[in-house]
Amino acid sequence: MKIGIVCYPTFGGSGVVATELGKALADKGHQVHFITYTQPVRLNFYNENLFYHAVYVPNYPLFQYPPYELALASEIVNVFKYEKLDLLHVHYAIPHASAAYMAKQILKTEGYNMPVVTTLHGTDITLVGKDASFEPVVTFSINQSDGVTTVSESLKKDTFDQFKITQDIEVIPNFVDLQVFRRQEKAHFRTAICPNGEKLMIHTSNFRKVKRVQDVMKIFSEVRKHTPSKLLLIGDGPERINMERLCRELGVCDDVRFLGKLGAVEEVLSIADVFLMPSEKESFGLAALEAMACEVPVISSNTGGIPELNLHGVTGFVSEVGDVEDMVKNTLTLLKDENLDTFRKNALDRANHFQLSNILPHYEAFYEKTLEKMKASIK
Ligand code: GMT
Repeated sequence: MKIGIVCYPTFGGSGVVATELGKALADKGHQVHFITYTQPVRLNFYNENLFYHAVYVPNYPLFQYPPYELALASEIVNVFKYEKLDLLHVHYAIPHASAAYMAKQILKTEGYNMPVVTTLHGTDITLVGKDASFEPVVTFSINQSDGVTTVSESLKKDTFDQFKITQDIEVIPNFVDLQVFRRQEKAHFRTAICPNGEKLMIHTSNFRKVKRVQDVMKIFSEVRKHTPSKLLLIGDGPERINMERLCRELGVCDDVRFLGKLGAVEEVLSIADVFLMPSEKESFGLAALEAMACEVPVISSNTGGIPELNLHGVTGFVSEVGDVEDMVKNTLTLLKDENLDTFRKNALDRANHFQLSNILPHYEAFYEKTLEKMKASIK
């Protein structure tokens, strides 16, 4: 099949899922064309089945807000026509689903029928999408897609609850490549970070408010009072400055390292004891799945789709959003020597369930189903 993929190419869950999906489809022999404003971060090698088409937005003094969506729609039209795509798959509704709709209408005037699959990832529904500035367009473009998927049951429910959706939604959960995300032997690295046998906590995110990164620091600070510990923070974003301030206020900076945006996250995950995800909202929690694949159990909130991944008392623990005290208690339970190995093993078992080879066929089947549905509607 020839598949076009539209996504956010920078760091962030939806772009990672879209890129990994495209790479896996290419490995299975499909031809995949990425259409984005810059090369996706994880698309940094050559594969004969992978193509990248840059969306160029010309600047003009009148454009206080350069019209990216129009340039994207034009590029979709060109790529669909000239590369003879079978289907377009857009990740994250805003503005990708509406750009796809516009491209579809343009193509229709030229006699083409472009099938569009939209995957909703999270904040496009639970945060930005439901804002009154976007809601009518988001509702319309989801309803106009030929197939719609969400990454969890929870996000499917949120979509139906918050928008007037007139069509089916299929849940296809996120996935992890266990060839890449696996616990590696990094004893020297662990010793460098934890020279006196301290426990190691880790958090990765884009440091936005929705991630409640301050809770990460508070949990760490309390746990450290009971058991010598270190904290590694991967990623960057608007809340980093507040994290640094809190770290100083709590007097824990000597045991905290901000690592910034790292490429090979799996190497750092390989030395961790516990992954912290106290998010306000989280449709799935891909970062937690990647940690679990590296045998790191998870302390998280119970928001959104997280409980579909992190099984309470099995792969880690879930608490109410903001209940730092409970998260501290759970972290201390998990870190006990007699418990940690069992949680590690359970985390890996659960990650196996979401391995790439299990989930990829669901996307391929969904593409086929969407094409069949369209053919049937034309007859
Ligand atoms: O919140 C992020 O980390 C970024 C965001 C995105 O769309 O790039 O992530 C969302 O999509 C991920 C991939 O499907 C999910 O794993 C995240 O849970 C989801 N984030 C939220 O719902 C807040």
